[in-house]
Amino acid sequence: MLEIERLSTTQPDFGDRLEALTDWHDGATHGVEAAVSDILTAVREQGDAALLHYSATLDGLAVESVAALEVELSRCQIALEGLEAADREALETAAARIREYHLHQRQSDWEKTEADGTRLGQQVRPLERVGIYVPGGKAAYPSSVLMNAIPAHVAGVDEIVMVAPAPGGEIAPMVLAAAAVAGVDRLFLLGGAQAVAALAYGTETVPAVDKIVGPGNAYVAEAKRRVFGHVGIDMVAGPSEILIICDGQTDPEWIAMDLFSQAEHDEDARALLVCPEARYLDDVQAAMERLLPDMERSEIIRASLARRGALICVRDLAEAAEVANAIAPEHLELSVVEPERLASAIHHAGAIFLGRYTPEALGDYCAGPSHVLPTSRTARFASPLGVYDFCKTTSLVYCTPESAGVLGPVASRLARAEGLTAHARSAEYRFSGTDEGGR
Ligand code: HSO
Ligand code: ZN
Repeated sequence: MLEIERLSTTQPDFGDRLEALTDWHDGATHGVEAAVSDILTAVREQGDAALLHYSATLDGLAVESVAALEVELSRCQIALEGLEAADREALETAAARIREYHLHQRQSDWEKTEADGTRLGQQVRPLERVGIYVPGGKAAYPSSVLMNAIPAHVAGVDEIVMVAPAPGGEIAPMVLAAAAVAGVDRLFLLGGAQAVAALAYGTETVPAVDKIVGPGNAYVAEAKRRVFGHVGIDMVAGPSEILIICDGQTDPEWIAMDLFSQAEHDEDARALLVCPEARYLDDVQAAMERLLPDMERSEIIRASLARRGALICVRDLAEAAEVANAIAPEHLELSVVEPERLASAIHHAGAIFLGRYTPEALGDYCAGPSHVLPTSRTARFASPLGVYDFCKTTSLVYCTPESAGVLGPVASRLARAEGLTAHARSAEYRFSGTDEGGR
């Protein structure tokens, strides 16, 4: 028997039950906080020596120097050439599509001239050096290398430094190959909070970066949170989520498998189906029971559905959209007859997959947008990882003598109201030509 919660918006306690299901506390535990704090301090103070210590004790990777943890790019190229032709082609096709999508996100400089002659504008510049954390172990995803590195590359980042844990020195050839395809510049076999610390502070061998992106475990998440401010970070990612709105007309097995596709990530992943037809929810549940025994990761799927899955009955699709907005899911599938209409009612979602032929899995690998998306309701205020995460803008202001005469008195007046006379006089020089600051 498959265990999954059944909810209906007609239940008087629906709101509370939904909240209990979606409340995801991702704050680090005290044990994690203390361990990460020690690691950050050690790497900051002792550099390479601390990295060697943690690699040996935490990753079972004992080497003489941190230089030995750097992977030559030629090894990535060899890994790429060693792939089966179909694997290489899939990787390259995905990369080309991701690159093409992100080209549309590039921002341009702009400039305008005001009526008074002041020229105002904005110039966009890429970050110089970024770090990309690629998790190993249970979640060694070559697709994540592409989804993090390609937007950075398109932004024009000078140097992309990737770190990936390699317990015992093992790293998947497909991950190395993806690094070659995505244009990674340097790669270190480092993981955990120590890798984040090395990227944030720099060591004798690992260069300090300006921003660190990419998902990781609780230690990595906590380390990113702690170094934020010293460097930029993308987000603190939580477990994967999918919410599917279906009108009851899609093959129930398709929907069952779409729910499994996120549930198989880990026990904390969240898979929800919202539909106005109670009978259809029964059909999907029956399909899940049929399909689950054959899934390779059936135990993870079973645990995740029991802990965080739900089949939710709503009155109509408008109410389904309200539920989706309240949950602000990372991924939202609209498996309905008029998906574009329904999409216009959605305000909070990391990515929307429209129509019955758009399973979220296509987005995970090759549709084009990055699969690094806001989780845990952060889609209320956050966006997918994109080219804009690897750029920053600088404001431009250029006054003429005439326009300084227009702006100066305004600035002067406001500066004096704030009691900042140096500001006022600095502005006044430009319109009076003399220091009349005593006025
Ligand atoms: N769905 C994950 C990304 C991923 N899926 C990688 C497969 N590989 C992000 O939520
Ligand atoms: Zn996925």
